[in-house]
Amino acid sequence: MLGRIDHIGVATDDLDGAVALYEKTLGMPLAHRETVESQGVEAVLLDVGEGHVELLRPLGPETAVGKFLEKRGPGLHHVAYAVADIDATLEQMKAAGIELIDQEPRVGIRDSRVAFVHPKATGGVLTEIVEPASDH
Ligand code: CMX
Repeated sequence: MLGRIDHIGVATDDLDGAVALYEKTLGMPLAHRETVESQGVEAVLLDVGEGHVELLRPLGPETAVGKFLEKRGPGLHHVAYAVADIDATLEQMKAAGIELIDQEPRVGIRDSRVAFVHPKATGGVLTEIVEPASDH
């Protein structure tokens, strides 16, 4: 049902400090930076192996990531798996009775199509499926 791990999402309230750690200290090339208004985040993608680390700074305390930071503090926010056909994977998940947050895909970073699975269905881990844009 799922392909490789596309990225892990890491929530932070200090995006520049996190970029310094992952890019300068850990040596991951910075690939992309984008504000995804619809999801309330500024996000930075860094390359590692075949996947990415996605650093997430909330655009405000009332956003989902803002509330996550207040409740749990900085750290691992979600794991995202690449899929070739997100519509087909969502149908497979529905048929398997997996509880979804998103019944339909929405636009993610770099024009990807993404959907979130309810963490209750995946052992408390917020799980995203992502169909990357054809040029990524
Ligand atoms: N880890 C574990 N549990 C989490 C969680 C996390 N990171 N985020 C939310 N939850 C839990 C909530 O506590 C809640 O639990 P209960 O139902 O038991 O109360 C449940 O999941 C639903 O969360 P919610 O915030 O109430 O539900 P919403 O439908 O409003 O939003 C979600 C869900 C996942 C979309 C939102 O919380 C979120 O994280 N949005 C940001 C998404 C993001 O990271 N986007 C980055 C760009 C996308 C890309 O990668 O391209």
